[in-house]
Amino acid sequence: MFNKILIANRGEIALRIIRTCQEMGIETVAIHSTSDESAMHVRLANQSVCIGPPSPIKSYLNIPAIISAAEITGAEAIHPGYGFLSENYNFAAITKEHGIEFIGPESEHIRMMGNKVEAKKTAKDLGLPILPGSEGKVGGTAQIEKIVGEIGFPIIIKAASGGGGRGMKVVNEGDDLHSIISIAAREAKSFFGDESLYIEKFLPKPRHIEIQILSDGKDNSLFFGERDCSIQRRHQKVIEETPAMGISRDKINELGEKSSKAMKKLGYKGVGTIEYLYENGKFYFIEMNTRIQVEHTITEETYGVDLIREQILIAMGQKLNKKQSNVLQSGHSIQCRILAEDPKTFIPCAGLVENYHPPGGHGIRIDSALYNNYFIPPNYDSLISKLIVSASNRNDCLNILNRALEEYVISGIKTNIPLLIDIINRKEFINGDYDINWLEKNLNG
Ligand code: MV4
Repeated sequence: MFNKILIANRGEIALRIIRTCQEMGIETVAIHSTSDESAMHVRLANQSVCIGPPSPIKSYLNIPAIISAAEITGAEAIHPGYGFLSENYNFAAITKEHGIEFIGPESEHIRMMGNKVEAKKTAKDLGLPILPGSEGKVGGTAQIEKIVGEIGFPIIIKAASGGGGRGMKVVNEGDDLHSIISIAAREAKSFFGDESLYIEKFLPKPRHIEIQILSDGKDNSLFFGERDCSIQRRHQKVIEETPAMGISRDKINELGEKSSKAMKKLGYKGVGTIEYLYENGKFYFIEMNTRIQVEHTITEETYGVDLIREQILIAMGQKLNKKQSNVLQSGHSIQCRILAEDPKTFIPCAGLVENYHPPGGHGIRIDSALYNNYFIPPNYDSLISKLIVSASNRNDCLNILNRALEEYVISGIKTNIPLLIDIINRKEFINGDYDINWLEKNLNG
């Protein structure tokens, strides 16, 4: 049983974690940079520690300062949230070496999934569907030509230490394969400090479907359906929804069963998300995220589960007693990410929020750290609010979503709310006729 948890994060996710801790009777410690002195997470926590200047490297990524803050305040566990140190296997290991529990998976599982080649090998060994391509990283010209001969163009070149889409290159029939390979290796070296690459068959129009996993690291593993995260721009998700349109429940249950069994076999502990591409009725593993995700909310709303609470209970050593047959989804949920940015140019715009009035009413959840007269510092992510709408069906959900977006008042700064209203009223979105390329192709028109 933890009496006190330190939250190594800021913004809405820090609030999200503090709120669950309060409900569980657990005290909370906020950490903050000098530009976050008046941030909502600092106000809501029982205690707070300033851990450095605005630059994330010197504050929210500053491992010695964060460990010291936990030791000084007597926190027994650290919740990393998402982003920042949440998938840093070193941080997970150092936390434990200091006798502090890390609320997340074992360091070794974080490390394994962080290496995309190793993650894919592991997924394959665990029986998850993967895309044809190189087995592991590619070496010389002859090997690359052999693989391309087997799988055919188009192919995609990915960095083994990449992820999140950086450093990927598509190669079509007739392109200069070898010069693209050498450019990709150079870029991988400079972005990630590792020039290793791997190759796979390129899917031109996939959807991004991910499975939510919850495992106790001992003998039980569950899945909580899927999320369709295909509405994205430059690898930043904009709208997420569950259930995914037009995919049969049988197919989702089969993929979910496979995914949760794989995690049980691995001895995985905590929440995790297995990302798949979906095209022509088939799923292919691409990556696994070993943290709570921004879009965990829509799973919570449709399954009636508090995933942060589950994370904390599992970190305390509790077993999952639930059976998969008792994990039931009802209704539909959609999340819109509200960003402090110009809806036309996408340029982030920090500044003073003069007037803040979120929508309310039936079916609405707002996860945000905003308040009247809050100054958004320019040093961090532009996500300022998550609007989550739930209803018994998708149609009602979209109806409420339209009303809520129109009602939302965030004055003094620019936000992407006009863009979100535009998207949810396009016929392709309404019909569920979209893939990962749709938003970028349809932005200015
Ligand atoms: C792909 C792909 C098409 N074919 N792999 C992007 C980030 C990383 N998670 C994997 N990514 C992709 N891998 C093959 N074989 C297209 C993408 C991709 C993508 C995937 C999910 C969500 C958004 C995306 C945007 C562009 C490209």
